Amino acid sequence: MTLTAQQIWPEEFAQRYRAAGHWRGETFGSYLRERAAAHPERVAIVAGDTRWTYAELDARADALARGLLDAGIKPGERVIVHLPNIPEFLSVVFGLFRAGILPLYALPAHRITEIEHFANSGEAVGYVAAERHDGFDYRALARELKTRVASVKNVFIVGNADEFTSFDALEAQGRASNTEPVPPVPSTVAFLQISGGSTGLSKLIPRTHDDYIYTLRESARICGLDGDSVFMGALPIAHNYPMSSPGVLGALYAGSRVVLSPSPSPEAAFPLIERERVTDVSLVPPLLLVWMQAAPGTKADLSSLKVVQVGGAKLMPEVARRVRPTLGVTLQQVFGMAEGLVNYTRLDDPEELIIQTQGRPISEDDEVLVVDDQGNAVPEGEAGYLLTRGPYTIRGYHNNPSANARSFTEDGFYRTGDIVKRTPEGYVVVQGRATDHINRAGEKISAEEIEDHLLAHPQVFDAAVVSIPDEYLGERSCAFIIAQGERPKGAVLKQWIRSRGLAEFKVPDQVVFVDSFSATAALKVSRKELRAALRAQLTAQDDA
Ligand code: J2J
Repeated sequence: MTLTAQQIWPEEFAQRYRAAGHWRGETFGSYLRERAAAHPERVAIVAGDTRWTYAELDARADALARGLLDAGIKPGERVIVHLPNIPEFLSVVFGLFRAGILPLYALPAHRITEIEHFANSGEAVGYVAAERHDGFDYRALARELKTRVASVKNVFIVGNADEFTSFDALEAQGRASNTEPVPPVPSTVAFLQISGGSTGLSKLIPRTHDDYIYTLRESARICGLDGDSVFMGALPIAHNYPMSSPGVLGALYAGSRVVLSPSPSPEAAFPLIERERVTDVSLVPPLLLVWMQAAPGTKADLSSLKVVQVGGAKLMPEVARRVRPTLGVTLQQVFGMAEGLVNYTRLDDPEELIIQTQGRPISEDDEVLVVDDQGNAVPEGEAGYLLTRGPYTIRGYHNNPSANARSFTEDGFYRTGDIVKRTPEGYVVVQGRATDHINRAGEKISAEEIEDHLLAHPQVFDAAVVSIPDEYLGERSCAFIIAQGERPKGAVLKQWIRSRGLAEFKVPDQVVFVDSFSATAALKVSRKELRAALRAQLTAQDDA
């Protein structure tokens, strides 16, 4: 028996969110059906030469829902979706939603160690991947996964499936089937998203149809999406931000067209913007810089672009200020988290608010507290820890009582780990964070997770992984190492991390050997203080 994934708000809150019209009893399956009925011939998804109308996406989702159920997967069970930006990403997740089976999203960069962890913690019964992407063969990963995690029985591969079930066969089977999926209940969990993993391994985030669709509806409205909009999925759409803020799912909710770019690089994205007359795109700050560098010299016509969203990591005001002059678009800052709360600057906000702040919450029912170490509210304008609860912020992670005890207050507020200030207008300015993760170009890396892998190397006596400010990435990762015996080469330790089956973005950017941590009184202070001291030491050296 697999453990049911749940997300439960206290009844008084649930009633309030329903009464306010936030939770409307919609499901992913039902909104796609409604859009397909309203405008069947409108193009929903474009990728390469593929163009699917809303009717086609809807029919494919139906077929996949039947096929997945016929394969023996039961409603409530979990299937890992490990796909790049291809149309099948959307047909399969809508198929899963419709069958009441829960997608568990993994990023294309994740490797066996992360996938094994997701499969175990989510008790996944299936795995969907593309044959290859970016030179990596996901069938090899699938083989390894099946030997490591017994619950994973079904593997579906887009492309050449080898010994596994091909995606086409799954869909064809579903088209011929009479199985009738039972529509899921809107208040139940629709999927599992993954946390940035600020301490240790990623946690699983159960989100319901009701709560997530509320964010899609409001995000699409706040971002100005409608039937004429063309939204580009440039970042990996498995990530919560390009998925939902407003992301590809918000765009489909609004009846917009979604254009999938295989990579966020200007080389891949710019010609597609011209060809499809893309109006909206979401980026992380380092990509924005690359786009702003490439835009003036490009032959591609980017004049269709109206809004460029930037989020996932802090955008510096100096950079923000150059967006409109360079790209001729409205900048929208987005500060969100897979656990819930999302803040946006509004499209018609005064320019200075757009440049200087990370926006304000989606909902009037988002409760935001900025508190000190004792949990007392700080005076307005002062920095403090951001706590939040509301109609789309989770009350708990999946099956993880110890993380829940740490991450939520007794009143159900989520401790975001971010340090923020609030402006008199109620806008948030991100100052930093309380937890030790590295935000590398929007990808979150847990220091602890990488330290554990480094410590497993025979020539490592101790390791501390810290974030270092980086002009291009925002932050890069630096591993401070005390060697055991002979010092290994930095490159050897980087290769070691790769060989442990981890995503490439977790490989330390820099390795620094030190004789001891004693200068920073390592024995007396916490890991957190140690990391801070090492960071200060290196930054001081760099400045000198
Ligand atoms: C500073 N830090 C930011 C910003 C996120 C929309 C947008 C982003 C995410 C996301 C998301 C930031 N300035 N503008 O899920 O729906 C950091 C904070 C935050 C953490 C969450 C969405 N935008 N951050 O990035 O779950 O530290 O979600 O707590 O990956 O990213 O990371 P994640």
